[in-house]
Amino acid sequence: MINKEFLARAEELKPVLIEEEITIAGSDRVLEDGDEIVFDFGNHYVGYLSIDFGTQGNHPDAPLMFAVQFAEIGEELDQDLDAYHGWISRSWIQREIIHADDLPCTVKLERRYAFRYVKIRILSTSSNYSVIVKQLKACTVSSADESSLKAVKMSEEDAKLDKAAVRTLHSCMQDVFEDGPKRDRRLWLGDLRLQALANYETFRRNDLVARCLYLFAGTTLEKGRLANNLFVRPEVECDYQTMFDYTLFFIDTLRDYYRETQDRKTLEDLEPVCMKQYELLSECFDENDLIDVKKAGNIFIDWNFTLDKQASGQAVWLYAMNDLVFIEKELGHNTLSIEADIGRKKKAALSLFDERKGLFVSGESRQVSWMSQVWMILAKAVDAEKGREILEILEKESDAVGMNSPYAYHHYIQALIDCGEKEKAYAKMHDYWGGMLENGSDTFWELYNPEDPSASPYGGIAVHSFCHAWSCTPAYFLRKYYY
Ligand code: RAM
Repeated sequence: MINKEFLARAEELKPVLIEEEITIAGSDRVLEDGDEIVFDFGNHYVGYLSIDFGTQGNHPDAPLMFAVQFAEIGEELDQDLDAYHGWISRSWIQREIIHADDLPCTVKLERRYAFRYVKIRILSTSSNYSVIVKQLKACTVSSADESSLKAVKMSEEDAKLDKAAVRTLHSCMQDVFEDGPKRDRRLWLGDLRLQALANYETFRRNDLVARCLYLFAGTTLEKGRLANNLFVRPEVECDYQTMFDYTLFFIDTLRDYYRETQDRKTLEDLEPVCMKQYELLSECFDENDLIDVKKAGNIFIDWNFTLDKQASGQAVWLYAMNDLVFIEKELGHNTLSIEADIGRKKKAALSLFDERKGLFVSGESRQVSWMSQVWMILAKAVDAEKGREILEILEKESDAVGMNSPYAYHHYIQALIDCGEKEKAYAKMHDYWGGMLENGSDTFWELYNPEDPSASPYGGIAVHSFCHAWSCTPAYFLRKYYY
């Protein structure tokens, strides 16, 4: 379903991208067929590359054919790209094969790339000439304005984490909040929610948050259900997929946006969208007010195929409904029936608490996982003291299903903070996100497993995004809670 007014509003809020030219020197090395050379831009950038080629020898009598590979981190350069046969499209791999006919020349690549490193491999010249790369230039783009970045004086260690988080956000801020400038280069609701939080503490491009909310509200699925992601090019169109938790996060993102901006017009415009999701998702519960995971469909929570999502799904619903009550009250609406519904579903959530274990369990297998506990705490199904106790017991539960993504870790850190465990949250945040920096990255990744940094649910890291929106929240945590 299309809401033209909402899409028109989103269009009005479309940012003009800020461009910056970054030039680096080439090399004197004379390159022949089969030679490879790597250039380092020194930081993560998103933009359009041009390469200046010079020649040596006789006048070129055949085109230059070369391959370019872009890499966000060094490790990507060592990958055998042709060996990637995972379930995500190979077309995300950042490379090109290009012909240059009239040498010497400047070759300008049309496609936007996300990178720090550029590898050039000479595929073919001729026996009459060789080439040199004289210079590389990147025309970088972002809607994040560095001059509006809130300056905060931090310890050296914190500043490192904050810098990478801010860079991650910067690179993902395009004409929407993208999930990753390498992949999927789209607007996802779950990512938007966390980017918006980091944005409020850093670049404060609140108009971009509003734009993204209007985009989601402007193009919905059947009966007005929000999709989990959408495309903005060539036309705005939502994807056909939904996720129970991502749908609910629209409500939370709107509430956070309003708290930040007091933009009442947007709140009034978009409140019916929130109520619609509440109404549609109420069909996903059984007669005991417990979420029916089959009816709920896809629930994301983390990149983890073994995770049982009954408990965390129930908790995300409760979490979002607390926001809905806030929004409704703010607009002077009666919230009695929603609050009664919350009461029933909270009782059902508590029925998943296993007194003997001292932990929440999920699904028929009564699975214990980190995400179930974390989300129950975030949803305020238990108070802070009980939450602390749960998280302590959890640490000793070696069989508990763990966390795979920075997205899941974000929620763990937030749960620790909500329970008053600020110091522990700080240490865990440094351990986890700091590990990515030790792996030589300027930005934070889509997935990171400290025990196996190359682990991938995609069947190979060639398609991993190493600058990923949902990983940018150390900037939010540090700036909001520690400085
Ligand atoms: C990935 C996207 C995005 C995430 C979804 C669930 O493919 O990159 O970040 O929100 O999955």
